[in-house]
Amino acid sequence: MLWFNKKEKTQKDIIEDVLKEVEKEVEKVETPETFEEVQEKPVMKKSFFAKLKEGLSKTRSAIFGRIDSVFSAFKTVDDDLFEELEETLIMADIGVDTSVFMIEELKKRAKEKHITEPADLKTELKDVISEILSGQDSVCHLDDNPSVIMVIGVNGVGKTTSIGKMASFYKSKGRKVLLAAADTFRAAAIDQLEIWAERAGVDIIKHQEGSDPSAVVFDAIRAAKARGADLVICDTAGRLHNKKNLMEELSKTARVIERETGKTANEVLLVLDASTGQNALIQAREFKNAANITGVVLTKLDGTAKGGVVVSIAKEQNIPVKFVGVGEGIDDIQPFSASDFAEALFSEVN
Ligand SMILES: Nc1nc2c(ncn2[C@@H]2O[C@H](COP(=O)(O)OP(=O)(O)O)[C@@H](O)[C@H]2O)c(=O)[nH]1
Ligand SMILES: [Mg+2]
Repeated sequence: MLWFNKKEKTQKDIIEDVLKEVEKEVEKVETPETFEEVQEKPVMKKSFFAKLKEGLSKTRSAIFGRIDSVFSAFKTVDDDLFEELEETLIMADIGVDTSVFMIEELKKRAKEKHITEPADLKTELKDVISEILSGQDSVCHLDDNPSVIMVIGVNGVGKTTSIGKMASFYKSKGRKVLLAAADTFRAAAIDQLEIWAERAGVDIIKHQEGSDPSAVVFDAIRAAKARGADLVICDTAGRLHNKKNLMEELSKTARVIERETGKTANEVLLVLDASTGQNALIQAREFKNAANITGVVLTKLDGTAKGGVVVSIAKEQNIPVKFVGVGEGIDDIQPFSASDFAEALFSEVN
């Protein structure tokens, strides 16, 4: 009967083990420290900077991974190094013109400061990038009249999502926000904005699918005045700069804003998807020619290696980046900070 005793013992052991585990769990729940820890967990959210840093990790390795190998392949600063560096910057989605500018700037600094060590040149490179990014007016200029932010861009770049996040951001800053569902092209677009309005806890003005977008904006501004809202954020249909009727519709909306508020929109933000790299730069160029863009919202910086495009948007198009998006959550947006961005980009880099 040895097998039976053994089995019985084992079962008993198992039961005892389970009981011990249960006791431990009960203790955990009842111990005040553990309880507090559990309570604190949701509060210990990752900071935006941590998210930015994490989001930029692929961009960081795309830019600096290759650059590091260029620097370590050369013993001294010479023309060959500059040539290879230029090629590397272009490959990292910094764009041709900006890369050429950066190399010229680096050559000038190397000469002035008598730099011969590749490592010292790297420090200069960081400075050049930081200077390009910080030479921009990245603040959104709002007043109380109410303020109007128009959000434009091609389909799928993240307009509606960014509006939801911005609504929540400005609400947390004490503004009374109202959303205008002026993307009347598809019913689903109106529904999507409505979900975001609910999430952010702000009001929304919407019409039927297919209705005149400028009429929605008109109603939204009137409603904002009546309800004491001080910020109207307008969603728009995804458009291309070369779609004549869509661009005309935008001017019509601009006229409504001017008539109703006595000023042009406080901000006309072009949303660009960072993961499209140089394509985002082309969109910036084209939209700038067709509309009075005041700034860029650069989305999807999380998980792309093409974040270097931010440098060329700032340098070549001279359009300030005003917000950056690093995820699909409501808190995954922040006003652009050149210093935070540069720091996140250069972190873990010597
Ligand atoms: N990972 C990531 N996804 C985003 C971000 N912003 C938007 N998206 C996603 O991009 C897709 C298109 O967004 P949407 O707001 O509908 O774009 P719209 O057509 O320009 O309005 C959605 O699946 C969003 O969740 C971001 O910053 N990061
Ligand atoms: Mg949309």
